[in-house]
Parts: sequence; C-alpha cells; structure tokens
Amino acid sequence: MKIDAVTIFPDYFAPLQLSLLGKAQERGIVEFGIHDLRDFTTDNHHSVDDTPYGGGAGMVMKPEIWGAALDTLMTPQTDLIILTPAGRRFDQRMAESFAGSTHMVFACGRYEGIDARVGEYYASKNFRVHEVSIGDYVLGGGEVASLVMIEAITRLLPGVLGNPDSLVEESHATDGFLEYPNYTKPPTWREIPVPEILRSGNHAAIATWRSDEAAKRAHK
Ligand code: JD2
Repeated sequence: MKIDAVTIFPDYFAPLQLSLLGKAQERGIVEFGIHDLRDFTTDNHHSVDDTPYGGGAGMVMKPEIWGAALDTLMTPQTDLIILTPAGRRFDQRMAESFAGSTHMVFACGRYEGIDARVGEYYASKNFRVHEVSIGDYVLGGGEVASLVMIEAITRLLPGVLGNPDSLVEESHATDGFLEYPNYTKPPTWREIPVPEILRSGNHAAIATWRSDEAAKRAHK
C-alpha cells in the first residue's frame, strides 16, 4: 500500500519511521510519501490560508494550493481522506475496509479546515473521497488524526504484525468480546494475586471467565 500525506507540518509524520510501521516500510509492505503543502504555493509569502467567505473567526485553507498538491497524487486507485471534525466516524470496520486500498492520500488541514470545494471537486471527477473524523473532540488539525488512521489500517496489512493470531482474536474483540483483563508473571505483585482460574489449566473455564469479565467491561 502507498500512503501519501499532505500537510504544512511534515515533521508530525516522523513517528511513521518507528517500530511496527518503520519495519513494515523496510519490508516493502507500505510506502509513505510526506508532502509539504507549502511546496505548492506560488506567492512570495507561501500563504496557504485566507479569510472565510461569510465572515467568522479563523482562516480557511485555499483551494488552489490543495488542488495543485492533490493533482500530483490522485489516480483512479486513490482513496482521498479529508480529515474533518464533521466527517464520518472512523472505526475498526472502516480500518478493515481501507486495509484493502492500494493508495491512500491523507489531506491534513489546519486553521478552520480546507475550502469545501476541494472535496467536492475530486468527488465530482469520480475520485473516491472520504471525509473522516476520528472522534467527537476538536483537534488542531488533521495530522494526528491521520497518524491514528494510518496505524489502525497498516497493522492490518499482511506481514505487519509478527503474530497474525492476535488479528483473529481482535476480529472477535470488535464485536464486544475479548477485552478481558490481562496478567503475566509474577503470580503475586504488591499483594495482588493473578485470578486463580487463569493458573488452573482449565481452558474451558478460562474462556468462560474471560467472556464474563469482557462483558462486565463492555462500555458499548
Ligand atoms: C481540524 C478545526 C474545524 C475547529 C483541520 C480538526 C478531527 N476528530 C477530529 N477532531 N478534530 C479534527 C480535525 C481534523 C482536521 C482539521 N482542524 C481544526 N477544524 C473546527 C477546529 C483543521 C479529525 N479527523
């Protein structure tokens, strides 16, 4: 999978070189391209924002700059993700669906967001455009939201996780199961023992106990 991100803060994407995602890139499973929106400005001040039509606080990102950047990246294979607090809520199901994409472009706005005509334009040209939000809180821009999505999506790609068994377990976890409490050694820590049943060797009883504990903790 190829993943491009367009941002005025490319440094936000430094963590993609670390850990699981750094390894995935070395293995050729995923390739990241991080692009500075200001490289697509043509004025002396490299300005990317302007005042909003209709008035109001803050600034809006100029459509021509985004158009110039996205025109270099979009193909018929591309899923364009526009991060916005008003977008469709990102969840595990959406992550699984995007894990089947071959090319994703993340448009990371700042200020009050990107001129609405940018998404409208690419959708009208039959590109796949998705306005997405990662949750009901307000971030300062789309960069951190993109990182969240990229981590959730790329860990589903074959070969990224060391142990694919954990993905099989998670597919159950997403239906509200399997979020049971975890324990490792030592058997007693600061006078707190591991629940006896987990050391019993009775796998049927352990499965029932875990399922009950998971049900108790389900917040959904
Ligand atoms: C963003 C801003 C509009 C106020 C570009 C915020 C997001 N779950 C989420 N919360 N906030 C965002 C998000 C995404 C992109 C931008 N801002 C700031 N926009 C009103 C503040 C600018 C996601 N995904």
